[in-house]
Amino acid sequence: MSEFTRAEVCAAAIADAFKDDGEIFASPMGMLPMLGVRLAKLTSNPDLVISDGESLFLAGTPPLFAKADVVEGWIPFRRVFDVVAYGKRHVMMGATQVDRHGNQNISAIGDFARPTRQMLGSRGAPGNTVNNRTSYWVPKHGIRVFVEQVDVVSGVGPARAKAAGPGASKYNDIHRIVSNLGVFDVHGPGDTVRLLSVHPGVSVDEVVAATGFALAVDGEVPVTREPTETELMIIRNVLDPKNLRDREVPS
Ligand code: F8G
Repeated sequence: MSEFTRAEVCAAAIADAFKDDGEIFASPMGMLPMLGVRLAKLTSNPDLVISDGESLFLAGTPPLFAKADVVEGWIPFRRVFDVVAYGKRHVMMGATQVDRHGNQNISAIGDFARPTRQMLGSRGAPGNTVNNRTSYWVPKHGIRVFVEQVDVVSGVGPARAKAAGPGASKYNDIHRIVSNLGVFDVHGPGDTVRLLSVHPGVSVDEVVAATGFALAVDGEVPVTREPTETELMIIRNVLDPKNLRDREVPS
């Protein structure tokens, strides 16, 4: 048995996506992103501003799904839109599909006029991607998620933002895609998805085979760093003592 789990590697990789942000509103959507952001706040970036995901800015860093311990402010949805427009926000969303150019879909699968699956709609994705730093979390990396072209564009990738003009491209900043297999950015040739690292125990071939487009790979691909002892202590004893993370990313 290894000394750390895949879920813990993912949490540390998500934390790293937020480590250089300074004082910014971190908006993690979903459980592993919330774990990674709180881990970053307790380690690499204490200046992160976090919320309970509903309406409260938190002064402390409580465990996943615990009640707010110390409340610092009021951030209902209508005020989130002010922060989205102002731009001091880094959001990590989910992605039903991500394509070669870093466009994301959380809206529908199939022809938009008659989708085979209706998902939750594009929600905040268009506004987020033209105003805020945006990352994505994909818990099950596979060819059904990483597709040549998304069926509906919810989150706008850099090539599409540039084609739409400066109103869309000026603040477009797709920072990281973290999956259960590796870490990616969108700085491959022609603003395409590029492999930055493979998680411990995962090969580059495995990632390429699980990706439904020609993934940009530059030379030797490093291994995603292992979580530190301090991080493991925080994840296991402070933030996620019930080990919810393993349900999302089984080892
Ligand atoms: C598929 C695929 C696939 C799934 N290809 N089929 C099938 C083919 C699957 C199932 C069926 C369902 C700022 C801001 C906002 C706010 C602010 C403003 C946001 C106020 C808040 C409100 C608002 C957006 C935040 C997210 C979305 C996160 C996800 C996933 C999921 C999927 C994990 C929940 N590739 N995939 N299928 N939101 N979502 O076989 O078929 O489809 O599949 O930022 O909102 O308005 O603005 O779970 O789907 O980040 O990560 O969607 O939806 O339950 O059950 O897997 O089984 O039914 O036959 P899911 P799933 P079947 S920011």
